Amino acid sequence: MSGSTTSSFVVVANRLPVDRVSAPDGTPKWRRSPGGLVTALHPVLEAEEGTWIGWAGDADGDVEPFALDGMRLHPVPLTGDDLRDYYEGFSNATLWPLYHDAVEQPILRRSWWKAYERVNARFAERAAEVAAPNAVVWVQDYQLQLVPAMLRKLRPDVRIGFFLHIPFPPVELFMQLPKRSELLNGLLGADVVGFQRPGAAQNFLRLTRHLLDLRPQGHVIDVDGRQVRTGAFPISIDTAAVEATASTESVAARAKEIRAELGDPRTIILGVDRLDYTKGIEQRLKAYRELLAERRLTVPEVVMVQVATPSRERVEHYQTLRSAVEREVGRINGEFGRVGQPAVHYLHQSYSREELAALYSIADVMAVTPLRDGMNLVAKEYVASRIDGDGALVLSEFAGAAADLRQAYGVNPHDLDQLKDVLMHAANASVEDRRNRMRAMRRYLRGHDVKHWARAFLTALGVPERATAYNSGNIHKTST
Ligand code: GDG
Repeated sequence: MSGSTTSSFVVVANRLPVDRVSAPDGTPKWRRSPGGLVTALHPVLEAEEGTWIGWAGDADGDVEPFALDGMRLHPVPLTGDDLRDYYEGFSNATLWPLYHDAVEQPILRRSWWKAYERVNARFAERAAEVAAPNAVVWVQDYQLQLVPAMLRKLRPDVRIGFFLHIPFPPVELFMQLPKRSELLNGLLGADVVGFQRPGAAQNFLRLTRHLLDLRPQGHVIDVDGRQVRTGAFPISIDTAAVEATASTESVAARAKEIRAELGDPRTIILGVDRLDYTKGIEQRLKAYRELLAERRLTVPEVVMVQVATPSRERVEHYQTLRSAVEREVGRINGEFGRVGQPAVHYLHQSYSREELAALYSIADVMAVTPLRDGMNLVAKEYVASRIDGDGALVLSEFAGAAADLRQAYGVNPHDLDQLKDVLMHAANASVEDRRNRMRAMRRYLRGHDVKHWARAFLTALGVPERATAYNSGNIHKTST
């Protein structure tokens, strides 16, 4: 790595893509986290000696910049107050519920906004320091919506992209935000504002008209003589890597073991989600309980496994959700379980990629039923993991992934009767039907992986040469 302290390619995200782990001798070291985003961006970061700016995950810890796997990592410190007000407050108790169709009531506190502004300014200043002249800076997600405009003010020479990983709400909902114009103007500092779905880009275009009186032409908005483009760039997974994990002998052995431990049931229904109220876990459990009560499903022929990874545990909405989910699990097992044979295995824990791959590979029915979701990578991971070509994916219409995985068993999770019927339909589907659907979805994911996503976004940003870091040669046209 050269001694230059600036980079021509900079990623700005709330979190750095690393975890702190202990070496065998006890000394702390960093390890790349397994997320899809870093997989997508690593090739271009490595080729350009790129920098990733983000929080290192330790409150109040001041960590010096360091290099890992060919990337430069610049930690942004967050204090306990920042975490409470910027992250847990404005990002996760105001924006998150509002952007997900207000499936929970957004909480509004004026002090949180100040923290959001202050932390966004810190990220923008750091990006302005490390970006080389005419660099490309790619800002990620809802925690950093003010960064594009703040950075443009500091560094008018750089090219700025912004990608939103979660849904972008309709005008009527966005208008509830007390700081709506500030947020919209923040995003408009970018050259390209990318969303998961075309509908989100449409909501954004409508808002610029409604709120700021701008006059977009197609997907282009003229802002002070500058052109801002918007469009859909549906994110995906590292399909080949997920397939490779699922193909290992150790995963196959573990899958067999888990199936046996579950009592070798006829049907395993699986859910894997962050424990979040947008994921529809409560509704899914309720549907399952009613199916058991009506004896359309019976234990031990069927068993459900629900992995609910701990998430945002200090935010009140999440504490309430956890209690509700655990009450429902207790009720189901109380009514329908037997000694040594629970009806639902509830796992409030984090697992390794390999363990998840083993679970995916034995799930006869994978239930991905969010009330609203930007994309949902679990659905795509399940499909990519089914190297045997079997398995039934039940997928909510309200997940961005539904538009990509069209052959899934689609469902409206707000309609409990329909949810029950679709779960039964998937559980009883013929092998032929399951295989036909799975084949089509697997083919789609081979062409549309996460590198395809990064390449499409960088091309729209007008820097297709950055996309040459992806040498798979698998170029597909992206919808806008
Ligand atoms: C946001 C948007 C959008 C889960 N449990 C464990 C674990 N996971 C991994 C999954 C998957 C990821 O976490 C979850 O991704 P999702 O896409 O399903 O959901 P969000 O976290 O809400 O992500 C979403 C995404 O951003 C990307 O743009 O798709 O719509 O909400 O990869 O496998 N991974 C490990 N152990 C676990 O226990 N290792």
